[in-house]
Amino acid sequence: MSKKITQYHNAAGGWGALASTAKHLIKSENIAKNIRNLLNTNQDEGFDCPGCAWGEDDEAGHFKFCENGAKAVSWEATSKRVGSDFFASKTVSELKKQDGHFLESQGRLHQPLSYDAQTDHYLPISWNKAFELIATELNGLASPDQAEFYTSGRTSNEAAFLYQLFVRMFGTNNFADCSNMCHEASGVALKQALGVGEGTVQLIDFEYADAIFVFGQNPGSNHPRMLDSLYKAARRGANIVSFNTLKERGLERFASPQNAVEMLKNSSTQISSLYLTPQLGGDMAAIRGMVKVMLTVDKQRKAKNEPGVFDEAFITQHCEGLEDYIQQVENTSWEQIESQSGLTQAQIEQAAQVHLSSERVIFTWAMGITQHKHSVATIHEIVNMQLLRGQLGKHGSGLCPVRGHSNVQGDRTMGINEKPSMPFLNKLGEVFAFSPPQQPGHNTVQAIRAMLDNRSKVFIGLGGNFAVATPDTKVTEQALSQCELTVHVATKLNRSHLIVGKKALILPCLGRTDIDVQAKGPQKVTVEDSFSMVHASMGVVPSDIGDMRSEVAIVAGIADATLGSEVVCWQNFVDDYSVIRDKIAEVFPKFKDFNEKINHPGGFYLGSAAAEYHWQTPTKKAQIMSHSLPTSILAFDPNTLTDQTTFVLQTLRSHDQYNTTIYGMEDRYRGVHGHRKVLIMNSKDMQQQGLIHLDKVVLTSLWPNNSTRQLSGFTVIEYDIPRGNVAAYYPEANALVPLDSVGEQSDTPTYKSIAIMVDKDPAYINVKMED
Ligand SMILES: Nc1nc2c(c(=O)[nH]1)N[C@H]1C(S)=C(S)[C@@H](COP(=O)(O)OP(=O)(O)OC[C@H]3O[C@@H](n4cnc5c(=O)[nH]c(N)nc54)[C@H](O)[C@@H]3O)O[C@H]1N2
Ligand SMILES: Nc1nc2c(c(=O)[nH]1)N[C@H]1C(S)=C(S)[C@@H](COP(=O)(O)OP(=O)(O)OC[C@H]3O[C@@H](n4cnc5c(=O)[nH]c(N)nc54)[C@H](O)[C@@H]3O)O[C@H]1N2
Ligand SMILES: [Mo]
Repeated sequence: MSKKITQYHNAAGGWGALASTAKHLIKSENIAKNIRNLLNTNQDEGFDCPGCAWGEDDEAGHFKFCENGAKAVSWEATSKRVGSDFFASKTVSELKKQDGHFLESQGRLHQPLSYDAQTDHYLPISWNKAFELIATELNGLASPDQAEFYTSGRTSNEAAFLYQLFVRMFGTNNFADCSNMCHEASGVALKQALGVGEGTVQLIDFEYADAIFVFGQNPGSNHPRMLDSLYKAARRGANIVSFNTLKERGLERFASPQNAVEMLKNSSTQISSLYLTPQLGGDMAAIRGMVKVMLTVDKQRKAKNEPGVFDEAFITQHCEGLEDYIQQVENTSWEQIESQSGLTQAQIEQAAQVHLSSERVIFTWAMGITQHKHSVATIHEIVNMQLLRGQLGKHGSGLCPVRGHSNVQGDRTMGINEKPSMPFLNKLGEVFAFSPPQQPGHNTVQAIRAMLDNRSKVFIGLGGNFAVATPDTKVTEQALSQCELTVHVATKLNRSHLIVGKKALILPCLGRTDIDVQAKGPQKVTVEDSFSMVHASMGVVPSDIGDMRSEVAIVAGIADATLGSEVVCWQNFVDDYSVIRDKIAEVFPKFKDFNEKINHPGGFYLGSAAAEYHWQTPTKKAQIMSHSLPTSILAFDPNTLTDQTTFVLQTLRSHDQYNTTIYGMEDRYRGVHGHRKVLIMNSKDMQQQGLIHLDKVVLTSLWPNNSTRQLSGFTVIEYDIPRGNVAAYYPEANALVPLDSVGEQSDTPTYKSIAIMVDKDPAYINVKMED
């Protein structure tokens, strides 16, 4: 693909999305099969889309896939296979020189592979031998806490439940997972404030909201089905207010492929009625500003004997902490708010007015909020605003952290959690007659540190691409390569599989789209979406699965080899997944009659205690949490390390990727074609740095230790982004994120706020640039 930077003038969606969907179907190996797959995505009898965690409406028979869902499905459901011939022809060192796109493009893994250090090749191994190797290594550890068990968010409830059971019976809570890098801050903040870690809205609430505030999220690329909800809301007159550092086209204008008139006329619908572009990390200040405006309006109204703007009855009955918080708001100056948010008081007043004039308001957010140092405090600010206005537990209002992976929320519900609660552990121990370990385990960053210090010696990854998704690429690769054994359960080859420990295994698994037949017939699994809806997913693709096994069978195989079958008969679970679901229902009361409930079209709702005003906090009240604004959004002052101008870098997704899976080189809505090593920058900053559009630059990140983290050969592009802020794609820029740069309380890498310097790349001076 030729390299090109253009401006994208159209709306999101529309013909562009249809054309891209068609391209992905035609390009793939089996067109007919793929079309059938798409029709089965998120249908009652089909499989859950392996794309995002947005919910499904209950219009049965309706096409519920989107452009990026089409990519996810056709990527997984390919008939291409990568096996022993390929691995015999290439050493691991040679494969490491290839990029992630090449590795995954080789097709589906279909036979278990074991690393041979002498020849530097992966060789076939039998399943039994692979399980024995894992069991020997695990059982040979001085302590179960020397093993790390990672989970990515596509794993089904059934596989996740079995996995956590096995790992806890083995004796540790070392459950690093992708959530630690994703919505961890939402879970922590919501639990402190409301007693539960999930959102409070259901999909249908989007039909009643008068206003929807979208913070730090790019639904046009990452939750395209959410655009459908926003589009319908905008068309019925709801106000959508977007806070995003970048002008993301999907939040500006959308042409619905379902709307024939819009498609024929090439017209579109305006999504956001107000679009504000705060600086990176500026949302907490902006929301505080909105509350400040409301306090002023409240006083004015009350002076005229009119009703105030806060829901005082709700606050009195349900909340604690009001006085301290109001004090904090009053102590925060407009000067501070404007300088940290990068917005003017007038802009913030406009946003506050939308809230004030709306009876029902939803707040949604994603990675632009959760991947900062002060993310927990920012989410508390979001919650406070909604609590003050009584915007919880009524139709059309509430809090909606929009999750990433299609079952990341379900994995947490099933107990993939390094800090499990005591009631859960007690119940698990009671149902399976053992004593689960009680001390907290490692999260993702702690797991890397433990491997680096040789405190952990075995790494097992149930899905995902640990080496690439995590921060500080060099450091993480070092950590993994020091292990005695690394194991990856995966559908496709990725770089993590090439960062081998002394011994290494790749175990090929079935994906969502594949038919999964076990002793008792074809099996379904279940997943939970962002709205706490649990539903079944059943593969439909009759693929040539070779020697692949389901995740459930792989987990059970490892468990059986490691622990034996005296206490738990693991094979019973594999034969019939409804037996696992019966056990899930025994451990979690919310899953009572689980097997019956999943027969209900659309699944069932787990409920939200917070939306029903059952505050599961220590004092049984909702907590209005007070924090002062951070003095800086960074953990240190970069000026103490350099005299040069520094920038704050965010790392984000293009339109043509799924996390570390790069489908292609098109970031259509941002007009970036054929490039991924780009740096998005404000034209004035470029001028100040002596840079012109398409110059090549070196990025050096700053952190108060001596290591140098640097990437070269990035192409700088002029873009509408606040001054002082820059952006680059994830995962290319991960090498710049220091392992120790994490969110307060969440330990999430600060992927959206990294201090960097930008210099002309000396290797390219006097070289003419292509466009
Ligand atoms: N097609 C596709 N779908 C996906 C994924 C994918 O990679 N591809 N990934 C899945 C996963 S795991 C996740 S977690 C979600 C991620 O979904 P998003 O959160 O939408 O993902 P990002 O690309 O990280 O986008 C962050 C957005 O926040 C903005 N932003 C960054 N920092 C700030 C800030 O400080 N303030 C404000 N107001 N805005 C900010 C950025 O400009 C960008 O628009 O998507 C899921 N769905
Ligand atoms: N710089 C930066 N880094 C980030 C982020 C960021 O915004 N910026 N975002 C973070 C976020 S939000 C997340 S969620 C993480 C994601 O981190 P991960 O979840 O670890 O990464 P993915 O890229 O989603 O994993 C892709 C791999 O999963 C495997 N896979 C796909 N489907 C299946 C399946 O059904 N079963 C199994 N067993 N394997 C499967 C394939 O082998 C594929 O190569 O990355 C984080 N890293
Ligand atoms: Mo995520």
